[in-house]
Amino acid sequence: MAAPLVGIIMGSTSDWETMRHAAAVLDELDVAHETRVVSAHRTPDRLYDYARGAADRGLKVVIAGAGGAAHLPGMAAAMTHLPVLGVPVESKALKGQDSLLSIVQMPGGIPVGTLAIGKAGAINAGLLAAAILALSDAALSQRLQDWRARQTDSVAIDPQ
Ligand code: RP5
Repeated sequence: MAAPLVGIIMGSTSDWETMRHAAAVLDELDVAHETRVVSAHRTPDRLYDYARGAADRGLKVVIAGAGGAAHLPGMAAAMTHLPVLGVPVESKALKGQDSLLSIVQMPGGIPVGTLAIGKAGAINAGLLAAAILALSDAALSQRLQDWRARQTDSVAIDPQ
């Protein structure tokens, strides 16, 4: 199996239902990736080790999803120079608005590319990670363009 280029991390196993959509897109595009539960609050040492070691292990992009007080993407971004894409997971109490604001309002100097709340954000994080990698991978660029063309072709013109 190819070494993973994208690391998909999430704060809890309960985030998988959302984050699996990022993994699915990367599967469709044949982008090697790994998935891990890494909680900023419950497993801070695991987060430190993951983020500090990510670049040396060959990862190129990190996708981080979390809900509620969603500190995972920002803390990961603080500890790696790799691009970090943040996915706000929909929380029960506040429908993910808490997650979104926790992820998007980063201080200048430590960017997190923040996506939409929930499934759409996870899908788009996968696509953005692929687009970043495609800048230096012509075959992946073609697969991504083909994926988008198939999506366009699949949109019905008749709503009924
Ligand atoms: C966050 O708390 C996780 O990212 C998850 O979205 C949320 C709830 O976690 P669980 O209580 O379901 O494990 O850290």
